Amino acid sequence: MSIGTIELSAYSSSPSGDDTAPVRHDWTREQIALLFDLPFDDLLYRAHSIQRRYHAGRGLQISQLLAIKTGGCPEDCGYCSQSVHAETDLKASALMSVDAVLQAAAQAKATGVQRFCMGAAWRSPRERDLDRVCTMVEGVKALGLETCVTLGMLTATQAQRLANSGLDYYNHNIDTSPEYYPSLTTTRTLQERLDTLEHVRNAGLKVCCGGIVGMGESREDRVGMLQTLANLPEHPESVPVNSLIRVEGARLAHERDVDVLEFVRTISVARIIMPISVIRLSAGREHMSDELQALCLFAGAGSVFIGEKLLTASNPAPNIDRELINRLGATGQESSPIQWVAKSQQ
Ligand code: SAM
Ligand code: DTB
Ligand code: SF4
Repeated sequence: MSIGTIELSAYSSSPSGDDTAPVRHDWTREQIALLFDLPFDDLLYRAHSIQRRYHAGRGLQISQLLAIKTGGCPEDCGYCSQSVHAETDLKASALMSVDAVLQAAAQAKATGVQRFCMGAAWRSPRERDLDRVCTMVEGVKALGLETCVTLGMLTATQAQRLANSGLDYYNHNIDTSPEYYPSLTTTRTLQERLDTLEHVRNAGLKVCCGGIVGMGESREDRVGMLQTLANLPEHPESVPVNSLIRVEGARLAHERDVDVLEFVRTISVARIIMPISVIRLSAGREHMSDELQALCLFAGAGSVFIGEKLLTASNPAPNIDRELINRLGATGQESSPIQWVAKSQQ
């Protein structure tokens, strides 16, 4: 075998080694399962090769979340603290004022964050709430930040209104495989989720769509989740891979940990089958070691959420994160390296 052939198969996005169509939408479960089954080193090598090939020099994409409307959500997602069905002491709050959101966004901007993501615990937004969210989007954009919102299900018209306000990304996760979905949420179907994603795409917005690992799902479900994502008509620009944060009072409060190497495998396979997408090492970093996070970034994650809080759950302290980012030398052109370096040297 010539070196050329070896290199080609090492970079290949398909298990057969054929790299003629790196962005594919026809992944079979068997092909994805074969990737999951690879020896860990081989999988990591393939994933990292894709990362080098398609994302070299990008640096870490840094986003920050803000819960603009917390709790009281009528949906029954078993993992979520914000559902009315969860027995948590989280208080439902009203939609924040535009001024308060812009103040938080300005603070985020000052620390070098690139994208500001606003999340509301709604099944779907009401029209007058959407008016306010559109004003928030306009204001956050004017600060020079990228914008993302996650507001639940949207109609085509609502997606278009958000696009008209200048929104960059809409986050709407499929969370798991089609088979496992009904055991997580019974108040909506996966098809309703996919319909919203279609409206978001048709409105010209960028899509942020991923899922959660560690909810009691099987390997086959992780395969099914990634297949659903990769076989969307267009790959999501952003793919958050969350590790379940166990919330006391939520239905999935006592799920068992997934092997951390299985989590890295999930990131690696996502990297390989959606080579252009930015994979986000999303919720759950607080309980991950530095080494595990470094491995996830090596396997192809190119984005994280920074900030003390995610939506309701805690995240690593920002100074610890800055230090880790600097220790890894993970800053790049897109991630305001001067800010991050300056902070860590104080
Ligand atoms: N209500 C909107 C929705 O469901 O799309 C927006 C907010 S919801 C909190 C956004 C995503 O956060 C969920 O789809 C889920 O993937 C993730 N998420 C929620 N709770 C989580 C938890 N405890 N651990 C990990 N990820 C979680
Ligand atoms: C995503 O996939 N993860 C983020 C964002 N999209 C909205 C949310 C994580 C939520 C973690 C639990 C919490 O903070 O309540
Ligand atoms: Fe509501 Fe979203 Fe939480 Fe589900 S994940 S309960 S839709 S806030």
